[in-house]
Amino acid sequence: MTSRDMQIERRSDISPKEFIKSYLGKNRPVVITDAMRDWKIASVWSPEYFQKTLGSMKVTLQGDFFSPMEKQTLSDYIAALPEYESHVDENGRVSRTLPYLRYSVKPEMEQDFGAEALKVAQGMWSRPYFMPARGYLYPMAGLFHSDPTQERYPGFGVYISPRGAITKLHQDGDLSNAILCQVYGRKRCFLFPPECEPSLPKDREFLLRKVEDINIHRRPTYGSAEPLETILEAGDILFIPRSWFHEVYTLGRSVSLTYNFVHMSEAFKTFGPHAPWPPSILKLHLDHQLRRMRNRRKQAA
Ligand SMILES: O=C(O)CCC(=O)C(=O)O
Repeated sequence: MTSRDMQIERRSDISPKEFIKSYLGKNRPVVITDAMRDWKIASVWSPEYFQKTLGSMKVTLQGDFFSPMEKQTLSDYIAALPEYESHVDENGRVSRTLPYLRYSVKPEMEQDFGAEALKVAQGMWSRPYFMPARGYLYPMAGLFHSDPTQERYPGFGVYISPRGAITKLHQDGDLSNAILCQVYGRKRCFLFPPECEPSLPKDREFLLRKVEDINIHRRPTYGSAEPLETILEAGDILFIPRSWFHEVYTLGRSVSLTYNFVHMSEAFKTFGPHAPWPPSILKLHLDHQLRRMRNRRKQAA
């Protein structure tokens, strides 16, 4: 493979029809470079913006995966970013696990940064124009119509990370696709197709990889598996198709917005172990409704 073949395709001005036909339907990743052009958050969001608007919130920070590591106020976390970044040398080597703000893994137990950020962002972003307006099987709100700016999509999160922070290799759950919107800063993303699974570390072995082995300027090596890669610049949106493994390195202090979904066009077309079969969609749907109920109860209390 040439280095060009290893790059994820970059596109602009692409209709929902083409997105469904060429990427969602084919389970192929793509970067869309012009989908944030009308989003106000693209010119407003930065770590300092959140320090000003939500600084007093207590947030749970994670490490290079999704388990909780420590709690701080958001303001203290943002103030500490330069110190965390001092643990990355000029060659890209990272000498310790850096705290990463992702979505809360226990939103029912604590104030959830993603939910608060979503409220603050009302009217400042919209469904990316290349995404279909209807036909979502998950999350399903109203009659197949979902609006990610109103609905707490599964996996919805506003992520803040210092240069050198990483998200280790993983596959998103429930056979769902992910949208990763790079609002501020830069990230390097490596995507391994589902067929690579036999060459990748089994179960959670990859979580044991030592941080000393991480260099944000190097491609991760997992046996013979070859990833596609891309550098996400501010304004880019990456489509991560279902069952693709991904590992993400923060190259420059970053704020991203991300959420997951399943669309009708892929659900009944694909068969085999990586197809979002109706039972898994039903489970997703029930989980989602339960979460909505809990959130409503929490808000009413
Ligand atoms: O941005 C990151 O660090 C990880 C993103 C990710 O894993 C996702 O959006 O599913």
